[in-house]
Order: sequence, then structure tokens, then C-alpha cells
Amino acid sequence: MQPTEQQQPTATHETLSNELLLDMYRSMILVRHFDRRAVHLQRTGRLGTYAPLEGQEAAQVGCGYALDKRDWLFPTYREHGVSIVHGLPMSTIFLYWNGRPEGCVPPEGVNIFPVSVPIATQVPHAVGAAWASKLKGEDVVSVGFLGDGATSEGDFHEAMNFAGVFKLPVIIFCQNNGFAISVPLSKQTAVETLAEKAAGYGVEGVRVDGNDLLAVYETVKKAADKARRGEGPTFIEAVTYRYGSHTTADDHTRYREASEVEEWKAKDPIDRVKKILIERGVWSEEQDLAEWAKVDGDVQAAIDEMQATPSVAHDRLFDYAYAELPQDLIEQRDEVRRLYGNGGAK
Ligand SMILES: Cc1ncc(C[n+]2csc(CCOP(=O)(O)OP(=O)(O)O)c2C)c(N)n1
Repeated sequence: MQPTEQQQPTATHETLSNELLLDMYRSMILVRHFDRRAVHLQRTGRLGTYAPLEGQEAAQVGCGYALDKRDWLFPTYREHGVSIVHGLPMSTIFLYWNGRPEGCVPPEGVNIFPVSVPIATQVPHAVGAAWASKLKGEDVVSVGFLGDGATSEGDFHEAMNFAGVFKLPVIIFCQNNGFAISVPLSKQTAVETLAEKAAGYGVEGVRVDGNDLLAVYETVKKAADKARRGEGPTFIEAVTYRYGSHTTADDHTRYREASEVEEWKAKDPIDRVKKILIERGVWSEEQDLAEWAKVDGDVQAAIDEMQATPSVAHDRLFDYAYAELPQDLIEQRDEVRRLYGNGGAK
């Protein structure tokens, strides 16, 4: 996939205060550092696996800042950036990837659903929550996140249709990062843009440069305002790119050219904002270095918290999927208990 040159709408960053822009920039640095540390933790055996987002910071941080704390997020496994901005502690995300049940429980008042790994299944959840908000007359927007590959799933189409018919206060936010694991967009869909799919459901579709923080912020804000006015859903296609592998379990160099990755790195979302801040005279290289050091302390504190959390008993794997365990799973659970003793806690 080539970087997309022409996307709508064009952001007018002059309208944003220095304070807000600096805040968003600091969040992007935090998110990138968090992400890199998570990959290292996985490589040293301290996380089970991990889905990196490096390259997608503008899409996620811009989206997060455009929403209100009362809005509800329905994330996939890659939404660490927007989740952190929305108030999810980094330690919770680390615990999730470390296989702890605590990693699925946001603090009270942080309106984020647990991560959905089956792709697109969270989109009907978001639409359902938006329907509830509408019926209750609440001023709340739900946001369902998905990737380009997930737009081929039935759940996505059913959710879009329902959202369109009932004019629900929902944003369906697609980060088109060019690949579904190793499958490129050209093998995923015959349409030129994913945004145009929205028309088939009577939903407004917007395509935005997902590496442009300000464009994403403005686009999501506009969609959220529209939803709050009762004017229905928006499907947003944020065109971006992931620099690394789909997860730490695959090797992206097997399915794409290094030159393509380099081409996208030249459009790095963090560098773009840094340039604006330096041009505005409110940021310097020295401040930048200090900021990276500061976020390192914050991320380290979250890692320490994860490592201080007692390990989990293996048999808790069986706790949450069924109210009453089927017989074959009872047998498996009992075998785990026999093998590990005491439920398997270390
Ligand atoms: C229903 C379902 N089918 C297949 C998978 C296996 N799978 C995991 S991620 C993935 C690709 C998703 O790609 P995309 O939607 O583009 O999102 P991205 O991971 O790039 O953010 C697939 C096929 C799954 N998790 N769920």
C-alpha cells in the first residue's frame, strides 16, 4: 500500500491551542514508549504476546482526545493508545498481555469494554450500546474500533446497517493499517477506499490521513458532535501503517518490503507534530529529550505494578466463559488442578 496523499478533511492546526497540542504530543510519546517497552517485555518472556501499534499513534491519540470521558470505547487488541488517553492505566494493559484477569477490568468510571480478539465482534457491541444511549436519552457516544481486515466480517456489515437504520450515536473507527496480518488491503477488498462502503448503509463515511494527528482529532470531534446532536453514525477510515509485525508472534519482513516501511516512517505521525510545535516556538530538542526520559519513568512504574501483582492460578482460565461449565471443560479444569495443584498459582 502506498501512503495516501489526498485525504479529507484537511486539518487547520492554527485553530488548536498550544496547550492542547503539547498535551496530545506528550501522549503520543508516552504511547510510543509504552509500545516499545511492551515489545521488549514480550521478547524477554514477561508478556505472553503483544500487538504493537507503533506508527498508529496519531490515529489513536487524536481519536482519544476528541472524545469525552463519558463516551464508551469498544477496542480491539491494538487500541492501547486510545485506551491510555481515555484513562485506562498502563499497568492494566500490561496485566492483560501477561494473562491476568485484572487486565480485563478497567477502573470504575473508565468507560472501556474489555478487548475483543475475535475481529469485528466489538462493532455490534458498540452499536448496541449506542442504541441503549439513544433509548435512554443520554448524551453519550459509543466508538467501535476495527482494522481494515475486519471490514470483511459479517459483524461489521450488520452493525453498520443497524447503526444507519436507527441513526445511532456511534462512531465506527477503522484504522486502515494496510494489512490484516499478512493480507494486504488489495487482497482484502475490491473498493478503492473503505470509507465508501459506508454509503451502502446510509452512514456517512469519511477518509482521513490517520498519520495526521490534527486531521484525526477534527474528524472524530465532528463525528462525535454530530452523534450528540442526534444526527446519527459516522464511519471513519483513518489511513495509517503499523511499523512492526501484526503481533509479536509473526514476522512482517516475510510479507512486505522494508522499503515500504521506510516510506511510511518518512511520514511519522510523531515527527509531524514535533515539527509544528518547534515551528510554533513552544518546543525544543532539549524538551523532547526530557519528555522521553519522563515517560520512561511512568512506563517503568506500570511495569513494576504488573510485576508486583501475584501470578494467577491456571484454573481461572475456566472461570468466565460459562455460567455452568460443560462436562468436557470440567474434566480439563480438573486435569489442570491435578497437574499444577492448588489451582496452579506459583
Ligand atoms: C473472527 C476472527 N477471524 C480471524 C481471526 C484471526 N485474526 C486475528 S487478527 C486478524 C487480522 C485483523 O486485521 P485487521 O482487521 O486489519 O486489524 P489489525 O490487526 O491490522 O489492526 C485475523 C484474521 C480472529 N481473531 N477473529
